[in-house]
Amino acid sequence: MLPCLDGRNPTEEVRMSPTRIIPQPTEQRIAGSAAPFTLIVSSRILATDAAASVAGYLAGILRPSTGYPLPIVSPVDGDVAGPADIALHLDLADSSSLGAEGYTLATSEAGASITAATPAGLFYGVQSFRQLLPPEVEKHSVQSVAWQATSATLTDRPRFAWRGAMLDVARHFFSVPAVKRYIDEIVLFKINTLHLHLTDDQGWRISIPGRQELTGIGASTAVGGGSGGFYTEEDFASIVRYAADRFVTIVPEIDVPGHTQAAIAAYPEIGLPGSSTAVYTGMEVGFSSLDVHADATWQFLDDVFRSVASQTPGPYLHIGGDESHTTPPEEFPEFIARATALVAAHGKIPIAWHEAGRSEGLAPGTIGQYWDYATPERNGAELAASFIEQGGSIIFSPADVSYLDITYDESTPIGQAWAGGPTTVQSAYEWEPTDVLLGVPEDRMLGVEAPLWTETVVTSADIDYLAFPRLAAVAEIGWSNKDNRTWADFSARLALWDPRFTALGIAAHRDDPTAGLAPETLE
Ligand code: TNX
Repeated sequence: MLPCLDGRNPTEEVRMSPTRIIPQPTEQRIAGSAAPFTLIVSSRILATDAAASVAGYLAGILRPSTGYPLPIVSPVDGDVAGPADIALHLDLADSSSLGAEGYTLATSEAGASITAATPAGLFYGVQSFRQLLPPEVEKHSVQSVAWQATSATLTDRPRFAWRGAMLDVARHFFSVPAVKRYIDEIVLFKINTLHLHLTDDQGWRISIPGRQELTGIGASTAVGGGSGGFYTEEDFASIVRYAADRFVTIVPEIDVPGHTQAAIAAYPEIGLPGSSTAVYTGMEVGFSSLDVHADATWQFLDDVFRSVASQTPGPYLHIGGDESHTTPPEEFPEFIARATALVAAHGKIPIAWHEAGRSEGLAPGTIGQYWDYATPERNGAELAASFIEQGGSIIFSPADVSYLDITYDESTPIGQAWAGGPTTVQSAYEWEPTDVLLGVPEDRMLGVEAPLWTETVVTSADIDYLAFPRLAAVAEIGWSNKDNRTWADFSARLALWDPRFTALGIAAHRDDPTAGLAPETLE
Protein backbone atom coordinates (compact mmCIF):
# COMPACT_ATOMS: atom_id res chain seq x y z
CA MET A 1 0.00 0.00 0.00
CA LEU A 2 1.23 3.44 -0.81
CA PRO A 3 0.52 6.20 1.64
CA CYS A 4 -1.96 8.78 0.44
CA LEU A 5 0.45 11.53 -0.44
CA ASP A 6 -1.79 14.21 -1.80
CA GLY A 7 -2.13 15.80 1.62
CA ARG A 8 -5.57 17.12 0.83
CA ASN A 9 -7.91 14.48 2.01
CA PRO A 10 -6.10 12.19 4.41
CA THR A 11 -9.27 10.68 5.82
CA GLU A 12 -10.68 9.50 2.49
CA GLU A 13 -10.66 5.69 2.10
CA VAL A 14 -8.87 4.88 -1.12
CA ARG A 15 -7.65 1.62 -2.50
CA MET A 16 -4.11 2.55 -3.43
CA SER A 17 -2.23 1.09 -6.37
CA PRO A 18 0.41 -1.44 -5.55
CA THR A 19 2.97 0.18 -7.87
CA ARG A 20 3.76 3.73 -8.86
CA ILE A 21 3.23 3.09 -12.57
CA ILE A 22 1.52 5.78 -14.67
CA PRO A 23 -0.71 5.10 -16.53
CA GLN A 24 -2.39 2.74 -14.11
CA PRO A 25 -2.01 -0.85 -15.39
CA THR A 26 -5.09 -2.99 -15.99
CA GLU A 27 -4.10 -5.62 -13.44
CA GLN A 28 -1.16 -5.62 -11.10
CA ARG A 29 -0.08 -7.52 -8.03
CA ILE A 30 2.93 -7.17 -5.84
CA ALA A 31 4.14 -10.28 -4.14
CA GLY A 32 4.83 -8.89 -0.69
CA SER A 33 6.83 -11.96 0.28
CA ALA A 34 8.93 -12.40 -2.88
CA ALA A 35 12.32 -10.72 -3.05
CA PRO A 36 12.77 -8.02 -5.71
CA PHE A 37 14.43 -8.35 -9.07
CA THR A 38 17.99 -7.04 -9.03
CA LEU A 39 19.98 -5.87 -12.03
CA ILE A 40 23.70 -6.66 -11.70
CA VAL A 41 26.84 -6.20 -13.73
CA SER A 42 26.42 -9.58 -15.45
CA SER A 43 22.72 -9.11 -16.31
CA ARG A 44 21.74 -9.75 -19.92
CA ILE A 45 18.79 -8.84 -22.11
CA LEU A 46 17.42 -11.89 -23.89
CA ALA A 47 15.53 -11.13 -27.08
CA THR A 48 14.86 -12.82 -30.39
CA ASP A 49 15.55 -10.89 -33.60
CA ALA A 50 12.01 -9.57 -33.81
CA ALA A 51 12.37 -8.09 -30.32
CA ALA A 52 15.92 -6.82 -30.83
CA SER A 53 15.03 -3.19 -31.50
CA VAL A 54 12.97 -2.90 -28.31
CA ALA A 55 15.83 -4.64 -26.47
CA GLY A 56 18.18 -1.99 -27.88
CA TYR A 57 15.87 0.76 -26.65
CA LEU A 58 15.80 -0.81 -23.17
CA ALA A 59 19.58 -1.14 -23.13
CA GLY A 60 19.80 2.54 -24.13
CA ILE A 61 17.92 3.45 -20.95
CA LEU A 62 19.75 1.08 -18.62
CA ARG A 63 23.38 1.20 -19.72
CA PRO A 64 24.27 4.87 -19.07
CA SER A 65 22.97 4.96 -15.49
CA THR A 66 23.93 1.43 -14.38
CA GLY A 67 27.25 1.36 -16.20
CA TYR A 68 26.57 -2.33 -16.89
CA PRO A 69 27.30 -3.79 -20.33
CA LEU A 70 23.88 -5.51 -20.59
CA PRO A 71 24.54 -7.51 -23.76
CA ILE A 72 21.55 -8.30 -25.93
CA VAL A 73 21.58 -12.00 -26.60
CA SER A 74 19.36 -14.02 -28.85
CA PRO A 75 18.33 -17.05 -26.83
CA VAL A 76 19.57 -20.26 -28.39
CA ASP A 77 18.45 -23.72 -27.42
CA GLY A 78 19.09 -24.35 -23.80
CA ASP A 79 19.93 -20.71 -23.02
CA VAL A 80 17.54 -19.88 -20.22
CA ALA A 81 17.14 -16.52 -18.60
CA GLY A 82 18.93 -16.27 -15.26
CA PRO A 83 17.63 -14.51 -12.15
CA ALA A 84 19.38 -11.23 -13.05
CA ASP A 85 18.37 -11.29 -16.73
CA ILE A 86 15.58 -9.47 -18.51
CA ALA A 87 13.79 -11.62 -21.08
CA LEU A 88 11.63 -10.12 -23.84
CA HIS A 89 9.23 -12.63 -25.38
CA LEU A 90 7.20 -12.08 -28.53
CA ASP A 91 4.33 -14.50 -28.66
CA LEU A 92 1.67 -14.06 -31.31
CA ALA A 93 -0.56 -16.49 -29.43
CA ASP A 94 -1.06 -13.75 -26.86
CA SER A 95 -2.70 -11.35 -29.28
CA SER A 96 -6.23 -12.37 -28.32
CA SER A 97 -5.69 -11.52 -24.66
CA LEU A 98 -3.14 -8.70 -24.95
CA GLY A 99 -4.20 -7.05 -28.19
CA ALA A 100 -1.85 -5.04 -30.39
CA GLU A 101 -0.36 -3.00 -27.56
CA GLY A 102 -0.74 -5.08 -24.37
CA TYR A 103 1.91 -6.95 -22.42
CA THR A 104 2.58 -8.93 -19.29
CA LEU A 105 5.47 -8.08 -17.01
CA ALA A 106 6.83 -10.17 -14.18
CA THR A 107 9.67 -9.17 -11.88
CA SER A 108 11.03 -11.16 -8.95
CA GLU A 109 14.20 -12.69 -7.60
CA ALA A 110 13.71 -15.29 -10.35
CA GLY A 111 14.24 -12.70 -13.13
CA ALA A 112 12.38 -10.12 -15.19
CA SER A 113 10.28 -10.95 -18.21
CA ILE A 114 8.06 -9.04 -20.58
CA THR A 115 5.73 -10.86 -22.96
CA ALA A 116 3.64 -9.37 -25.75
CA ALA A 117 2.15 -10.26 -29.10
CA THR A 118 3.84 -7.29 -30.81
CA PRO A 119 6.99 -5.17 -30.47
CA ALA A 120 4.70 -2.27 -29.46
CA GLY A 121 3.42 -4.33 -26.54
CA LEU A 122 7.00 -5.11 -25.49
CA PHE A 123 7.81 -1.39 -25.71
CA TYR A 124 4.97 -0.57 -23.29
CA GLY A 125 6.17 -3.34 -21.00
CA VAL A 126 9.57 -1.64 -21.04
CA GLN A 127 7.95 1.69 -20.09
CA SER A 128 6.36 0.01 -17.06
CA PHE A 129 9.54 -1.87 -16.16
CA ARG A 130 11.66 1.30 -16.07
CA GLN A 131 9.15 2.80 -13.63
CA LEU A 132 9.69 -0.13 -11.24
CA LEU A 133 13.42 0.69 -11.09
CA PRO A 134 14.80 3.56 -8.98
CA PRO A 135 14.40 7.03 -10.61
CA GLU A 136 18.18 7.33 -10.99
CA VAL A 137 17.87 4.86 -13.87
CA GLU A 138 16.79 7.85 -15.99
CA LYS A 139 20.11 9.67 -15.56
CA HIS A 140 22.79 9.71 -18.24
CA SER A 141 25.81 9.10 -16.02
CA VAL A 142 26.70 6.12 -13.85
CA GLN A 143 24.84 6.14 -10.54
CA SER A 144 25.66 4.17 -7.45
CA VAL A 145 22.29 2.65 -6.61
CA ALA A 146 20.91 -0.81 -5.80
CA TRP A 147 19.07 -1.53 -9.05
CA GLN A 148 16.07 -3.29 -7.60
CA ALA A 149 12.56 -3.57 -9.00
CA THR A 150 9.66 -4.45 -6.74
CA SER A 151 8.46 -7.99 -7.23
CA ALA A 152 5.34 -7.53 -9.35
CA THR A 153 3.10 -9.22 -11.91
CA LEU A 154 1.25 -7.04 -14.40
CA THR A 155 -1.18 -7.74 -17.22
CA ASP A 156 -1.87 -4.54 -19.07
CA ARG A 157 -3.51 -3.27 -22.24
CA PRO A 158 -4.87 0.12 -23.29
CA ARG A 159 -8.47 1.24 -23.18
CA PHE A 160 -8.22 3.45 -26.30
CA ALA A 161 -6.29 2.99 -29.53
CA TRP A 162 -5.58 6.74 -29.86
CA ARG A 163 -3.54 8.26 -27.07
CA GLY A 164 -2.29 11.50 -28.51
CA ALA A 165 -0.24 14.59 -27.88
CA MET A 166 -0.33 17.59 -30.21
CA LEU A 167 2.49 20.07 -30.63
CA ASP A 168 1.88 23.38 -32.40
CA VAL A 169 5.11 24.02 -34.30
CA ALA A 170 3.51 26.88 -36.25
CA ARG A 171 3.09 29.63 -33.62
CA HIS A 172 6.64 28.92 -32.54
CA PHE A 173 8.92 26.60 -34.45
CA PHE A 174 10.53 23.68 -32.64
CA SER A 175 13.72 22.14 -33.99
CA VAL A 176 14.05 18.47 -34.91
CA PRO A 177 15.94 17.70 -31.64
CA ALA A 178 13.22 19.50 -29.63
CA VAL A 179 10.49 17.40 -31.30
CA LYS A 180 12.50 14.21 -30.69
CA ARG A 181 12.92 15.18 -27.06
CA TYR A 182 9.15 15.55 -26.73
CA ILE A 183 8.65 12.14 -28.37
CA ASP A 184 10.98 10.58 -25.80
CA GLU A 185 8.96 12.22 -23.05
CA ILE A 186 5.45 11.35 -24.25
CA VAL A 187 6.25 7.66 -24.68
CA LEU A 188 7.00 7.45 -20.94
CA PHE A 189 3.22 7.60 -20.55
CA LYS A 190 2.45 5.25 -23.45
CA ILE A 191 1.28 8.01 -25.81
CA ASN A 192 1.24 6.57 -29.34
CA THR A 193 0.30 9.53 -31.57
CA LEU A 194 2.01 12.88 -32.12
CA HIS A 195 -0.12 15.33 -34.05
CA LEU A 196 2.03 18.15 -35.44
CA HIS A 197 0.13 21.38 -36.11
CA LEU A 198 2.39 22.32 -39.04
CA THR A 199 0.72 25.43 -40.42
CA ASP A 200 -1.07 28.46 -39.07
CA ASP A 201 -1.32 32.22 -39.61
CA GLN A 202 2.10 32.79 -38.08
CA GLY A 203 4.12 30.18 -39.93
CA TRP A 204 4.28 27.34 -42.47
CA ARG A 205 6.67 24.64 -41.25
CA ILE A 206 6.96 21.87 -43.85
CA SER A 207 8.72 21.91 -47.18
CA ILE A 208 6.50 21.22 -50.22
CA PRO A 209 8.39 20.62 -53.50
CA GLY A 210 7.35 23.12 -56.18
CA ARG A 211 5.91 25.50 -53.58
CA GLN A 212 9.10 27.24 -52.49
CA GLU A 213 7.40 30.40 -51.22
CA LEU A 214 5.68 28.43 -48.47
CA THR A 215 9.02 28.03 -46.77
CA GLY A 216 10.64 31.10 -48.36
CA ILE A 217 7.98 33.53 -47.12
CA GLY A 218 5.54 31.47 -45.07
CA ALA A 219 8.13 30.01 -42.69
CA SER A 220 9.97 33.26 -42.03
CA THR A 221 7.96 34.36 -39.01
CA ALA A 222 6.56 33.27 -35.66
CA VAL A 223 4.40 34.79 -32.93
CA GLY A 224 6.10 37.91 -31.64
CA GLY A 225 8.24 38.29 -34.75
CA GLY A 226 10.80 35.51 -34.23
CA SER A 227 12.70 34.06 -37.16
CA GLY A 228 10.49 30.98 -37.67
CA GLY A 229 11.84 27.89 -39.39
CA PHE A 230 10.65 24.78 -41.20
CA TYR A 231 11.35 21.08 -41.65
CA THR A 232 13.06 20.02 -44.85
CA GLU A 233 11.87 16.73 -46.30
CA GLU A 234 14.86 15.05 -44.64
CA ASP A 235 14.07 16.68 -41.30
CA PHE A 236 10.48 15.54 -41.45
CA ALA A 237 11.51 12.01 -42.47
CA SER A 238 13.88 11.86 -39.53
CA ILE A 239 11.09 12.88 -37.11
CA VAL A 240 8.77 10.27 -38.63
CA ARG A 241 11.44 7.56 -38.28
CA TYR A 242 12.34 8.52 -34.73
CA ALA A 243 8.67 8.42 -33.80
CA ALA A 244 8.09 5.07 -35.54
CA ASP A 245 11.01 3.55 -33.65
CA ARG A 246 9.09 4.50 -30.49
CA PHE A 247 5.71 3.28 -31.81
CA VAL A 248 4.45 6.83 -32.29
CA THR A 249 2.43 7.72 -35.40
CA ILE A 250 2.99 11.24 -36.71
CA VAL A 251 -0.23 12.98 -37.77
CA PRO A 252 0.47 16.05 -39.91
CA GLU A 253 -2.02 18.92 -39.79
CA ILE A 254 -2.41 21.45 -42.59
CA ASP A 255 -4.96 23.83 -41.11
CA VAL A 256 -7.44 25.10 -43.76
CA PRO A 257 -9.43 27.09 -44.82
CA GLY A 258 -8.78 29.45 -41.86
CA HIS A 259 -5.47 29.87 -40.00
CA THR A 260 -3.85 30.37 -43.40
CA GLN A 261 -2.20 33.80 -43.39
CA ALA A 262 1.32 32.37 -43.83
CA ALA A 263 0.20 30.46 -46.95
CA ILE A 264 -1.69 33.49 -48.31
CA ALA A 265 1.38 35.72 -47.80
CA ALA A 266 3.31 33.17 -49.90
CA TYR A 267 0.62 32.65 -52.59
CA PRO A 268 -1.82 35.59 -52.51
CA GLU A 269 -4.04 34.07 -55.23
CA ILE A 270 -5.36 31.46 -52.75
CA GLY A 271 -6.69 34.03 -50.25
CA LEU A 272 -10.19 35.46 -50.10
CA PRO A 273 -10.36 38.46 -52.46
CA GLY A 274 -9.14 41.50 -50.55
CA SER A 275 -7.04 39.45 -48.09
CA SER A 276 -3.95 40.99 -46.58
CA THR A 277 -0.83 39.54 -48.15
CA ALA A 278 1.44 40.42 -45.25
CA VAL A 279 3.03 37.90 -42.94
CA TYR A 280 1.49 37.85 -39.47
CA THR A 281 3.05 37.64 -36.01
CA GLY A 282 0.14 38.39 -33.67
CA MET A 283 -1.99 36.02 -31.59
CA GLU A 284 -5.53 36.70 -32.81
CA VAL A 285 -7.35 33.82 -34.51
CA GLY A 286 -10.06 33.53 -37.13
CA PHE A 287 -9.29 36.34 -39.61
CA SER A 288 -7.75 34.55 -42.60
CA SER A 289 -9.38 32.27 -45.17
CA LEU A 290 -8.63 30.54 -48.40
CA ASP A 291 -10.87 31.40 -51.36
CA VAL A 292 -13.16 28.37 -51.64
CA HIS A 293 -13.96 29.00 -55.32
CA ALA A 294 -10.52 29.82 -56.71
CA ASP A 295 -8.94 27.15 -58.93
CA ALA A 296 -5.62 28.29 -57.48
CA THR A 297 -6.79 27.13 -54.04
CA TRP A 298 -7.51 23.61 -55.23
CA GLN A 299 -4.30 23.37 -57.21
CA PHE A 300 -2.48 24.48 -54.08
CA LEU A 301 -4.26 21.97 -51.83
CA ASP A 302 -3.64 19.18 -54.30
CA ASP A 303 0.11 19.95 -54.30
CA VAL A 304 0.22 20.21 -50.52
CA PHE A 305 -1.88 17.16 -49.64
CA ARG A 306 -0.05 15.02 -52.21
CA SER A 307 3.32 15.97 -50.77
CA VAL A 308 2.33 15.71 -47.11
CA ALA A 309 0.68 12.34 -47.76
CA SER A 310 3.85 11.07 -49.40
CA GLN A 311 6.06 12.39 -46.58
CA THR A 312 3.94 10.67 -43.93
CA PRO A 313 3.74 6.88 -43.66
CA GLY A 314 0.92 6.99 -41.08
CA PRO A 315 -2.69 6.62 -42.27
CA TYR A 316 -3.94 10.11 -41.29
CA LEU A 317 -3.90 13.67 -42.60
CA HIS A 318 -5.50 16.41 -40.48
CA ILE A 319 -7.03 19.35 -42.36
CA GLY A 320 -7.82 21.61 -39.39
CA GLY A 321 -11.10 23.35 -40.22
CA ASP A 322 -11.31 25.25 -36.89
CA GLU A 323 -12.24 28.89 -36.36
CA SER A 324 -12.68 29.76 -40.05
CA HIS A 325 -14.64 32.85 -39.12
CA THR A 326 -14.15 34.75 -42.38
CA THR A 327 -14.92 31.89 -44.76
CA PRO A 328 -18.45 32.61 -46.06
CA PRO A 329 -20.57 30.30 -43.85
CA GLU A 330 -22.46 28.85 -46.82
CA GLU A 331 -19.17 27.92 -48.51
CA PHE A 332 -17.52 26.27 -45.50
CA PRO A 333 -19.39 22.90 -45.68
CA GLU A 334 -18.61 22.61 -49.37
CA PHE A 335 -14.96 23.40 -48.73
CA ILE A 336 -14.72 20.68 -46.08
CA ALA A 337 -16.46 18.13 -48.31
CA ARG A 338 -14.03 18.79 -51.13
CA ALA A 339 -10.94 18.94 -48.91
CA THR A 340 -11.74 15.67 -47.11
CA ALA A 341 -12.38 14.00 -50.49
CA LEU A 342 -9.00 15.24 -51.71
CA VAL A 343 -7.23 13.81 -48.67
CA ALA A 344 -9.00 10.49 -49.22
CA ALA A 345 -7.96 10.59 -52.90
CA HIS A 346 -4.35 10.89 -51.73
CA GLY A 347 -4.81 7.73 -49.69
CA LYS A 348 -5.17 9.13 -46.19
CA ILE A 349 -7.94 9.15 -43.60
CA PRO A 350 -9.02 12.77 -43.08
CA ILE A 351 -9.23 14.24 -39.59
CA ALA A 352 -10.70 17.66 -38.81
CA TRP A 353 -11.54 19.78 -35.78
CA HIS A 354 -15.19 19.48 -34.81
CA GLU A 355 -16.39 22.56 -36.73
CA ALA A 356 -16.02 20.47 -39.88
CA GLY A 357 -19.06 18.53 -38.69
CA ARG A 358 -21.09 21.39 -40.25
CA SER A 359 -20.53 19.63 -43.54
CA GLU A 360 -22.92 16.87 -44.52
CA GLY A 361 -20.57 15.81 -47.28
CA LEU A 362 -17.58 14.55 -45.29
CA ALA A 363 -15.49 11.87 -46.95
CA PRO A 364 -16.76 8.63 -45.39
CA GLY A 365 -14.98 7.85 -42.14
CA THR A 366 -13.60 11.35 -41.56
CA ILE A 367 -12.51 11.58 -37.91
CA GLY A 368 -13.65 14.51 -35.78
CA GLN A 369 -11.48 16.07 -33.10
CA TYR A 370 -13.70 17.56 -30.41
CA TRP A 371 -12.19 20.59 -28.69
CA ASP A 372 -15.15 22.21 -26.99
CA TYR A 373 -15.57 21.89 -23.23
CA ALA A 374 -15.90 18.67 -21.25
CA THR A 375 -18.96 20.10 -19.53
CA PRO A 376 -21.78 19.32 -21.99
CA GLU A 377 -23.19 22.83 -22.16
CA ARG A 378 -21.81 24.06 -25.45
CA ASN A 379 -22.70 23.41 -29.06
CA GLY A 380 -19.79 21.20 -30.10
CA ALA A 381 -21.75 18.06 -29.27
CA GLU A 382 -24.01 18.30 -32.32
CA LEU A 383 -21.05 18.86 -34.59
CA ALA A 384 -19.29 15.83 -33.17
CA ALA A 385 -22.43 13.75 -33.74
CA SER A 386 -22.26 14.66 -37.42
CA PHE A 387 -18.97 12.74 -37.76
CA ILE A 388 -20.58 9.68 -36.17
CA GLU A 389 -23.54 9.88 -38.54
CA GLN A 390 -21.13 10.02 -41.49
CA GLY A 391 -19.24 6.91 -40.45
CA GLY A 392 -16.41 8.55 -38.51
CA SER A 393 -15.23 8.46 -34.95
CA ILE A 394 -14.16 11.01 -32.36
CA ILE A 395 -10.92 12.05 -30.71
CA PHE A 396 -11.51 13.87 -27.42
CA SER A 397 -9.52 17.03 -26.71
CA PRO A 398 -11.83 19.10 -24.51
CA ALA A 399 -10.21 22.52 -24.20
CA ASP A 400 -11.08 23.06 -20.55
CA VAL A 401 -9.35 19.88 -19.36
CA SER A 402 -6.91 18.62 -21.99
CA TYR A 403 -5.35 21.83 -23.41
CA LEU A 404 -1.80 21.93 -22.13
CA ASP A 405 -1.28 25.60 -23.00
CA ILE A 406 -3.79 26.78 -20.41
CA THR A 407 -2.22 28.09 -17.19
CA TYR A 408 -2.20 25.89 -14.04
CA ASP A 409 -3.04 28.79 -11.75
CA GLU A 410 -2.63 32.55 -11.51
CA SER A 411 1.10 32.26 -10.93
CA THR A 412 1.92 30.23 -14.09
CA PRO A 413 4.48 32.37 -15.96
CA ILE A 414 3.48 31.19 -19.47
CA GLY A 415 0.32 29.89 -21.10
CA GLN A 416 -3.15 31.23 -21.76
CA ALA A 417 -6.13 31.56 -19.43
CA TRP A 418 -9.20 31.04 -21.62
CA ALA A 419 -11.15 27.75 -21.88
CA GLY A 420 -12.47 27.93 -18.34
CA GLY A 421 -8.84 28.03 -17.17
CA PRO A 422 -6.73 27.88 -15.20
CA THR A 423 -6.58 24.08 -15.57
CA THR A 424 -5.18 22.29 -12.55
CA VAL A 425 -3.59 18.86 -12.72
CA GLN A 426 -6.66 17.58 -10.92
CA SER A 427 -9.05 18.94 -13.54
CA ALA A 428 -6.84 17.55 -16.32
CA TYR A 429 -7.30 14.16 -14.60
CA GLU A 430 -10.89 14.18 -13.43
CA TRP A 431 -12.86 13.86 -16.63
CA GLU A 432 -14.19 10.91 -18.52
CA PRO A 433 -14.70 10.81 -22.32
CA THR A 434 -17.98 8.90 -22.06
CA ASP A 435 -19.45 11.81 -20.06
CA VAL A 436 -18.43 14.51 -22.54
CA LEU A 437 -20.63 13.78 -25.55
CA LEU A 438 -23.62 11.75 -24.53
CA GLY A 439 -24.80 9.46 -27.28
CA VAL A 440 -21.43 8.72 -28.88
CA PRO A 441 -21.11 4.93 -28.85
CA GLU A 442 -17.94 3.82 -27.10
CA ASP A 443 -16.70 1.96 -30.16
CA ARG A 444 -16.69 5.30 -32.03
CA MET A 445 -14.51 6.92 -29.42
CA LEU A 446 -11.07 6.64 -30.90
CA GLY A 447 -9.36 8.07 -27.85
CA VAL A 448 -7.94 11.21 -26.27
CA GLU A 449 -5.39 13.84 -27.24
CA ALA A 450 -3.78 16.68 -25.30
CA PRO A 451 -2.92 19.65 -27.54
CA LEU A 452 -0.13 22.10 -26.74
CA TRP A 453 -0.64 25.41 -28.57
CA THR A 454 2.50 27.47 -28.51
CA GLU A 455 1.64 31.15 -28.73
CA THR A 456 3.48 31.63 -25.40
CA VAL A 457 5.73 28.56 -25.59
CA VAL A 458 9.25 29.03 -26.95
CA THR A 459 11.66 26.49 -25.46
CA SER A 460 11.71 22.80 -24.57
CA ALA A 461 11.66 23.86 -20.93
CA ASP A 462 8.39 25.71 -21.63
CA ILE A 463 6.96 22.58 -23.27
CA ASP A 464 8.02 20.44 -20.31
CA TYR A 465 6.52 22.78 -17.75
CA LEU A 466 3.10 22.98 -19.38
CA ALA A 467 2.90 19.35 -20.52
CA PHE A 468 4.03 17.70 -17.33
CA PRO A 469 2.35 16.45 -15.38
CA ARG A 470 -0.96 17.22 -17.15
CA LEU A 471 -0.08 15.04 -20.15
CA ALA A 472 0.40 12.14 -17.71
CA ALA A 473 -3.15 12.76 -16.47
CA VAL A 474 -4.63 12.66 -19.99
CA ALA A 475 -2.48 9.63 -20.86
CA GLU A 476 -3.97 7.73 -17.94
CA ILE A 477 -7.49 8.59 -19.14
CA GLY A 478 -6.50 7.17 -22.53
CA TRP A 479 -4.85 4.00 -21.28
CA SER A 480 -6.41 2.93 -18.01
CA ASN A 481 -9.65 1.26 -17.10
CA LYS A 482 -12.07 4.00 -16.04
CA ASP A 483 -13.21 2.10 -12.95
CA ASN A 484 -9.62 1.90 -11.85
CA ARG A 485 -8.86 5.60 -11.54
CA THR A 486 -9.11 8.00 -8.63
CA TRP A 487 -7.47 11.37 -8.20
CA ALA A 488 -6.22 10.46 -4.72
CA ASP A 489 -4.42 7.44 -6.10
CA PHE A 490 -3.12 9.23 -9.22
CA SER A 491 -1.79 12.16 -7.23
CA ALA A 492 -0.01 9.81 -4.83
CA ARG A 493 1.69 8.07 -7.76
CA LEU A 494 2.52 11.45 -9.27
CA ALA A 495 4.24 12.54 -6.07
CA LEU A 496 6.44 9.46 -6.37
CA TRP A 497 7.25 10.54 -9.92
CA ASP A 498 8.85 13.81 -8.80
CA PRO A 499 12.40 12.45 -8.52
CA ARG A 500 11.96 10.67 -11.86
CA PHE A 501 11.00 13.91 -13.62
CA THR A 502 14.09 15.47 -12.06
CA ALA A 503 16.32 12.59 -13.17
CA LEU A 504 14.91 12.88 -16.70
CA GLY A 505 15.73 16.60 -16.77
CA ILE A 506 12.04 17.52 -17.01
CA ALA A 507 11.25 20.59 -14.93
CA ALA A 508 7.61 19.62 -14.44
CA HIS A 509 5.06 21.85 -12.77
CA ARG A 510 4.50 21.01 -9.13
CA ASP A 511 1.27 21.90 -7.47
CA ASP A 512 1.54 24.14 -4.47
CA PRO A 513 0.76 21.57 -1.73
CA THR A 514 -1.00 24.26 0.29
CA ALA A 515 -3.36 25.25 -2.56
CA GLY A 516 -6.98 24.72 -1.62
CA LEU A 517 -6.31 24.17 2.08
CA ALA A 518 -8.25 26.34 4.48
CA PRO A 519 -5.98 28.97 6.11
CA GLU A 520 -6.44 27.45 9.60
CA THR A 521 -4.88 24.18 8.44
CA LEU A 522 -1.71 25.98 7.38
CA GLU A 523 1.24 26.30 9.77
C1 TNX B 1 -7.91 27.62 -30.16
S1 TNX B 1 -8.66 24.90 -30.46
C2 TNX B 1 -7.31 27.18 -31.33
C3 TNX B 1 -5.92 27.53 -31.58
C4 TNX B 1 -5.31 28.33 -30.47
C5 TNX B 1 -5.80 27.84 -29.13
C6 TNX B 1 -5.17 28.52 -27.96
C7 TNX B 1 -8.40 25.15 -31.89
C8 TNX B 1 -8.77 24.06 -32.75
N1 TNX B 1 -7.88 26.33 -32.24
O1 TNX B 1 -5.80 28.20 -32.81
O2 TNX B 1 -3.93 28.22 -30.56
O3 TNX B 1 -7.18 28.01 -29.09
O4 TNX B 1 -5.46 27.88 -26.74
